[in-house]
Amino acid sequence: MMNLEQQLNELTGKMYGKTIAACTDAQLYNSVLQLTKDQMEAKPVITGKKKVYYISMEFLIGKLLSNNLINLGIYEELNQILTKNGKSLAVIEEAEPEPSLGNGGLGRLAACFLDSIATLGLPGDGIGLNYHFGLFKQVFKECLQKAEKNEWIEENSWLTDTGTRFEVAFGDRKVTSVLYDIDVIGYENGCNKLHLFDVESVDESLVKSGIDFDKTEIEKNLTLFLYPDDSDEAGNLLRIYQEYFMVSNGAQLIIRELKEKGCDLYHMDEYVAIQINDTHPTMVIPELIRILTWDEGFTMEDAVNVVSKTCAYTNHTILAEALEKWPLAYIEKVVPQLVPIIKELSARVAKKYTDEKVQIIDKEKRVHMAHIDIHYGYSVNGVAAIHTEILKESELNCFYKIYPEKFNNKTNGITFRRWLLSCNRELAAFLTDTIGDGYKKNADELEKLLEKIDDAAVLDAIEEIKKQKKEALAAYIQEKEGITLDTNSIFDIQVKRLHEYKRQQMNALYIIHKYLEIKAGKKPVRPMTFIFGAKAAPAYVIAQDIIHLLLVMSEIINNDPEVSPYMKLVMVENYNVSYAEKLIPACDVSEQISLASKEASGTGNMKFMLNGAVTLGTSDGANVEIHDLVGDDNIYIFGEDSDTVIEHYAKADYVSKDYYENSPVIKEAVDFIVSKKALAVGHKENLERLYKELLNKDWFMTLLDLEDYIAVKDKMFADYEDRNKWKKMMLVNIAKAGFFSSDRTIAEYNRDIWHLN
Ligand code: 26V
Repeated sequence: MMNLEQQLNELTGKMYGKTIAACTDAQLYNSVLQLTKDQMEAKPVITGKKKVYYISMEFLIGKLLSNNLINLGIYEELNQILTKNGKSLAVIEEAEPEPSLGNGGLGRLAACFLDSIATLGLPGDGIGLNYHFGLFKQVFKECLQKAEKNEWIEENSWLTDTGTRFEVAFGDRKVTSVLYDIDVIGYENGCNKLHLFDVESVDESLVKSGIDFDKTEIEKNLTLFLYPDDSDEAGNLLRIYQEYFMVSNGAQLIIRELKEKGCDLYHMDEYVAIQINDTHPTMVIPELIRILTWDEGFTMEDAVNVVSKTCAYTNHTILAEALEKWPLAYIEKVVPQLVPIIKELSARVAKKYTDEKVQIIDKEKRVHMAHIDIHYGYSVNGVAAIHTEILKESELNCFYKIYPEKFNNKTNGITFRRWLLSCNRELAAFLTDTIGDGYKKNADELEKLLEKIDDAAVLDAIEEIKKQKKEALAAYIQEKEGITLDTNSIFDIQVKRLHEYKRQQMNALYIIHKYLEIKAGKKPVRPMTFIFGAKAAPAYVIAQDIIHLLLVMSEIINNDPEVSPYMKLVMVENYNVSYAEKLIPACDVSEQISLASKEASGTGNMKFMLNGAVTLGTSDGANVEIHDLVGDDNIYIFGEDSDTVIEHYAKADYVSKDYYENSPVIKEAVDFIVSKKALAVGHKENLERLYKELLNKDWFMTLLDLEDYIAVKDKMFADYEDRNKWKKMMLVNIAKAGFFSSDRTIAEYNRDIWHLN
């Protein structure tokens, strides 16, 4: 048996005719990739009578090398081998392209879940699409976001062509799919698979510049991009083509695997659970019913019955505009074969319930995808306690009344392998020295750290690690963004998709307020560094304007010698998983400031907490549970609560102008957006549009919470100076983060929904 070094040497020899030491970093990356793939292939496939299929339009997996090495248990050994040969694993990891197969939290959650399913040794595969350019790559030009394609597929990659090909029939054409698999290795456990379907005839050359392409040539474009601009009919149709393509392939794969196992399809619910990640894969329900009735001789009754016992639905948002309602005419155009099934499912509901709000096809002939899931799935779950309560009590109350037994909560989680062991090896090593390594498999053991709350050496070490991570981030930002950061300053970070409900604009107004204070001679005790990372949907105009404001403010602040010693503002370009892995360990203040009731859960909040940041947040999503765990003294909560916000919406009594007119501080900050100074740097059109939006609409109530936000944030920054108090807060946050391990979340899914043996 060859040792690891010999194996790698043999590979570099075979692939490049070189020793490890003689290889370039790119050659070494390819060799290590191959070595890792070989090792994963040698691991046992996780098996069992019943298997879960997690079906999702997004799997934001991030780079895989470092995580796979950790889960294989060979990271440290390989690191040493490379160092010995004059190479660096950290540098080699940089060569890996990052796939962008997701938008944000929902896709990243799916990736964390796959890691935990395999880690717990549960049989469970992901089913998704292999987008060639994924979500766009963000670049900034003239303080504006531009979208480019993200090319991530290389000759050597994690994808393995399985040889499986399926036919997918649309109304007007047939396409052949190609199934690629990516192995998913559990932490010190066996392997599951992520199945990514592609179109055989896909044509990358369709994309000329930016992210524009001909939307009609489905057989060539179907898997080019994630979430293509859906502001027009062609974009919407393409999205339905993608969704059906995924579920048709998924259903064919599931039925093939069931048959291979020799299972009786009438009892398929004993062998599979299908978890539907948001409504995007909903058509899997009518598609399975179609296959069972058309090809397998089922009666409609039997097919509906067994499928309803197999499919479970997770809701990830209450935002009305994000709940899919496809015009029946669009579905008719793309997949006419599903229309009679959907009509039948709708008719069955209409026969039983007269309430217009629970119908599948509404009066305007739109199909409410979530309603299919709720009526014809056996479980409906929200993703944080408060979110599930809102679903039960308001958003989906009429369904909750019909099916109380289907509703359950599964508070989100994150995999500690990526978000601690991999991104913060320093902290992980320190924890292992201090409390042992039991926490790696049983996250609750992090609580042992609480015993050290008065141990000065432990507190200092935690502070020291934070400092190191801030220095590493500062070096990276210097190189990537060309901005110099003061690592003695407080690092305040807001990274997440750009959306008005997440209120990056409120943070921007705080920054303007501080800028104006400094200009007026009021200097902060300690310099402040504000960091943002966010992509905005290309068609989302106000989100683009908010990015513009942030970039304009960054120009103004960083270039003003009177201000820049006291504050810096960085909007990092192309925020993605890899960037998150550098930002999160370096954070002091974690900004989680969504309008209460709007952020279903959030998962960044958990990652920051685990890495010793303190949360500044509203009572929204999982912040509520973080608050419960760490107590009032270890978190900064501000703003109106969700009941109050929901009431404002019900009464339609929020008037942003009132807040603007009644508060000089708010007025001054908002007015700055269209000041001479801002207009000298930015574009009139964008800045004026944003200004007007805030004054005349402000649908997500920025100004409602602004004063409280300023007060609590100022208090938080002042508390930062009490270093001992702050270090203790860091420790408590780390110690209490165990609940947010996705291993806990997945154990609950299994216990309550999947029942895998
Ligand atoms: C989708 C869209 C699409 C159309 C335009 C506006 C819009 C706004 C929001 C969304 C969100 C889709 C669902 C989603 O990504 N939800 C996120 O799921 C995470 C994992 O459960 C959760 O942590 C986040 O709070 C939630 O926003």
